[in-house]
Amino acid sequence: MSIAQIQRDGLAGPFDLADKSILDALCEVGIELQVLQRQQNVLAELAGQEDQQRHTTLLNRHMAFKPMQELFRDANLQAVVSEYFGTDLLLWQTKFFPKYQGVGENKWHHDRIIENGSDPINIYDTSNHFSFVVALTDLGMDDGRIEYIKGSHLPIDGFDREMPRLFKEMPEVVHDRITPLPLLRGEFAVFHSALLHRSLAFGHSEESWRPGYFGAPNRDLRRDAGPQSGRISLAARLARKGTVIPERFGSNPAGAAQAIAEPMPYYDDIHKQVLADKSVVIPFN
Ligand SMILES: O=C(O)CCC(=O)C(=O)O
Ligand SMILES: [Fe+2]
Repeated sequence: MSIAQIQRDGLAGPFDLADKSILDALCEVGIELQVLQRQQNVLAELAGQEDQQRHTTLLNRHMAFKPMQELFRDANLQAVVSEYFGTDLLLWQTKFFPKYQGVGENKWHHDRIIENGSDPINIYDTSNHFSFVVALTDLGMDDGRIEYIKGSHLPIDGFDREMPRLFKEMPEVVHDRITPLPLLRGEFAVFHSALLHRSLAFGHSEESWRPGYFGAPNRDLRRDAGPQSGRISLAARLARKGTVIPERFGSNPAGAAQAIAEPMPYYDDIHKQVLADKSVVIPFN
């Protein structure tokens, strides 16, 4: 791997974590959050409150769970991020991606969700927004395979990036750049946040793959499968220090830093919850 490679491809990896002993603890956090979220969604549905479905429980929980912070201090992760992106970065968002039977695609998207405060996204600025993704289990070709468009952090002749952040049909002009990113447990990759990527449905068959293939979710299969039986990744987003992170992107949706899971706040004192700081933005290096 080299600086030249990430400048050309937009992504570098796989790399190995220096310390894989925390992977079990990280999986447990992600899976238990997912189990709880499923239960809450089932209960909301049984109560006739479909509009109360939540899909954010797995976002920004790193203030509550120490193994997540330990992961960010991993010697190899720190070395790779510093080498490629510099040493004055904030970590402002994390997200677990559990996938198991019946869980469908994550559409094509980029992770450059914010710019600076409310500034419009400056998609081809490669100086300030970065991502990494860590395989907490094997993320094989059939385990909700991650794919990316090589070089899509830079302008590509004939490819118009005026599109919603998430979309389904990738224009043909870049089909030959679609590149799979299988990772083994304990491996990670780093990339420019503007790089286009997606992940396929869990357990999709290779024969059905085509450039526009995603794999639809299947509610019945999903209901009968447990998150423990699938794969799980943890993605994180970094920005250059000084970037203004809008509160709704850089905070724990469950509430204050210590909140474990919504909608049950684990507090004796309800005022503590209301008053405490919800921000999850921390120095990364
Ligand atoms: O692991 C996945 O399925 C999605 C990963 C992703 O979108 C990301 O790393 O930003
Ligand atoms: Fe992503």
